[in-house]
Amino acid sequence: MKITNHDRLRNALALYFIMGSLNTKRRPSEVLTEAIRGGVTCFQFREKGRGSLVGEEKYTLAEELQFICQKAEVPFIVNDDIDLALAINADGVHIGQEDEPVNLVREKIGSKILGVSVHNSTEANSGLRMGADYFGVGPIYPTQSKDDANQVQGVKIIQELRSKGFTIPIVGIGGITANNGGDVIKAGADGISVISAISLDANPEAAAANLKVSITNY
Ligand code: 3NM
Repeated sequence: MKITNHDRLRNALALYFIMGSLNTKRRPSEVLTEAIRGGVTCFQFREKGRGSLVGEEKYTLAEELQFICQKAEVPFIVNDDIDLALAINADGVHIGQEDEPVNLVREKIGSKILGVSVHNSTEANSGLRMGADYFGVGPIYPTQSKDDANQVQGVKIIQELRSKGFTIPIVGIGGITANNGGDVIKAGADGISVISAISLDANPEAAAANLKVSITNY
């Protein structure tokens, strides 16, 4: 699914689910299918951490999840692995500050969606200059899903970026649940991105639907 315009991207980022094989004890394909049924609008394949899949197995899982997204017209974004994203023609990539420089990634992926994790206005300025399409900002709340997460920032980091004039689509990340999702949107985010609130829930469909309610009625 090709998204070239920022407003369409903003809508697509509303409920952004992120998962790799380590984030669930179930089959990732089932979890993703149910999550999409519950209202997920964007998906990121994030195969990271000790024991994560590599090589052929990683590629195969990526294609399986991509196929599910394609059927549902949900954008499929790959975390970090630019070669994989290009090989399977993903809709986009998401990179952190430790990854390849944003401008080099932009050159490699052309018009695909480029998401960048930013933690302050300095990183936001350079991300914007170098071609980011949206920012992932966090961790908003404490998270168990990322070992090397930065210090918790609260929703004030989103308010701060908006007050400094950044109009680029922003998703909050880190510890977001149906209880606090509305606060993230109120602070100025266009969407929420979550791992465990969906991937570890016994009912991913209901979990996604509840998150959707939290960002719609707040
Ligand atoms: N990035 P959960 S926090 C992948 O702060 C990721 O940039 C973060 O998982 C950041 O929804 C995080 O389970 C983990 O808290 C989000």
